[in-house]
Formats: sequence, structure tokens, C-alpha cells
Amino acid sequence: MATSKTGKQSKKPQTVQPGRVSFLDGQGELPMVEVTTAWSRAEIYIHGAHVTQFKKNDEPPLLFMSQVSRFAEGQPIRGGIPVIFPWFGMREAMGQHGFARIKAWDLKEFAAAQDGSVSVRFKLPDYPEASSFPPFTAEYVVTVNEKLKLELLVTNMSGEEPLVFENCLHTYFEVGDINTVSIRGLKGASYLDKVANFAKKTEKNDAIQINSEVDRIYLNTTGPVEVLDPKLKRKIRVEKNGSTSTVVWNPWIARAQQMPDFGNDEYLRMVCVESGNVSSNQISLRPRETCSLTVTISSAPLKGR
Ligand code: TA6
Repeated sequence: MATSKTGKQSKKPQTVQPGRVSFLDGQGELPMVEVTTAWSRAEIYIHGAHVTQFKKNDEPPLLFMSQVSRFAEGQPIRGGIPVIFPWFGMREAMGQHGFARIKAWDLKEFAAAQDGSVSVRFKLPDYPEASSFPPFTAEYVVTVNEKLKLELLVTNMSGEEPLVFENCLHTYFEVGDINTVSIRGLKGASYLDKVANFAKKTEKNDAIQINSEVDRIYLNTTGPVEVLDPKLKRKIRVEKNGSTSTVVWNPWIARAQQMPDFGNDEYLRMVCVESGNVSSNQISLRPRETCSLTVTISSAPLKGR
């Protein structure tokens, strides 16, 4: 460990090995990028620019991946971080959660920084599915170091019309046992309860616990959210910028059984805490403007439990 001038130990390794990027055939023969840094390892599929794993060297994986996920063109991957764009939820005749998660993205560049971080930048090619929107570009930058940083940049290329869209980084976290997990940071927020036909409710709890199906859109929420996991003795922290919605989801028993690409018992090992701008928080971007959604995910030991 490095020692600073004040004599305090800093966590940063003194000599950081430069990061590494490898191109591999992933599951279903879909191409993927493996990123290795001094602190961590990550996997990103070209399909959906989908981060399927981030694992710090001395920790269990941070992201949940279903053992029965599909890995196929035109199908979403179950787990990791699906990029939901340009709409969230079901749109008649257009499907669920946008098309960005089921399309191949262009890998534009990767960069290894002096501090040991590695960034990979993707761009969404022009797909016919985008034709019902004004022209836009979407880029996605994944930065791997001791943390995982995700940035989705959307530019309205139209000179006249606003670009109205939703976005969401639909992050699946791995937990030891959902029955013991609590989620902090949403007290006082209004939410739409999808399980109760989108009834509008207010979060009363400091610590949200999950013991049945939970599917909620917390509106106007910009602060950090923490997932406390006593079984894995880990605290996950989600910090964000350019996001006013937080979605919390666990399908629980019956819904898990209905999903062909999700194991019957896998609801016990996951929770989604998603950052984005959805429902009444959708974005209306002025002509020629760019907006950024940034999410930084970190973890630390959960002490005193
Ligand atoms: O973000 C929560 C949610 O919208 C839920 O309603 C649930 O259906 C989930 O996403 C997964 O959606 P998917 O299309 O991936 O099955």
C-alpha cells in the first residue's frame, strides 16, 4: 500500500500496472472485450454494449448474471448492465426497453490511462428502429478501475425538433441472499408501483427490504443509493449524474418462474438498482444538445454486521 505525506495509507497501489484489453469470443459466439486492470476485471459484449461482469480482485462478482441467459442476436442478455434506450418499458409494436440492448454497437476506441484505468468507447450505429425519432447519436463509455464508471451520451442531431427519450442502465447486482439485503437512499421519494398497477406511493423506509415482487420507479431521485449485503459482507454504492429516476426490481418467485431466461431460484441472488430517466422523468433534448447519464459503482466491506 502507498503511504501519503501525512503518514496515512492510501488504497492506491504504488505502481499501477497498465490496463489490458483482449478481444474474445463470448457465449453464443458473440464477440466481447475483456478488460483487466490492477484492481479488477470486466467483460463487455459488443451486443448491446453490455457489461456482463465487473469483479474486483478480492471480491465476489459485483454483477449478477443469470445462468440461463440468452446470448443471441436480437435477444437481450439477462444480467449485467443492459443499456435501455431510447425508451423504457413496453411500447406497443416496438417491444420492451428500446432496441439499444439487442443491437451490436461499434467499438470506437479503448484507452489505458496513466493511473491504470481503462476506458472503452462504443457508438450505436444507425438502425432502422431509430427512424421514429429525430436523428441522434448515442455513445457509451465504460471505464474500469477500482470502480466501474458508465457514461451514456446522447446528442440530438436535429436542427429543429426536440429529441424525447428515456434511458436506463438496468444494473443487476449480485447479492448473497435477497432476504437479508437492504437498500438505502430513497426515503421520502415518490414512486410508481408497477406491482400495484403503477399506483403512486411514497417511500417511508430508510432501509428498503425485499420479501415479495418489487418493481418500482422512484421519481426525481438524484442521490446515491446503497445496497447493504450482510451475507457477502459488502456495501455497493451507486452514484449518478444526469439521472432523475431510480428503478428497483426483484421478480420474486412467480415472475422468476415465468421468465425463460431466468432460473427459478435466481431471484434470491440479485437485485436491480437502475439509474436513468424514465416515465415522467423522460428527457426532452433541445436541437443540437448533448446530455450525459453517468453512473459510478463502487463497493466496500460492510463492517459491524
Ligand atoms: O426495470 C424493471 C423492469 O422494467 C421490470 O418491469 C421487469 O420486467 C424488468 O425490467 C425486466 O424486463 P425484461 O424486458 O428484461 O424482461
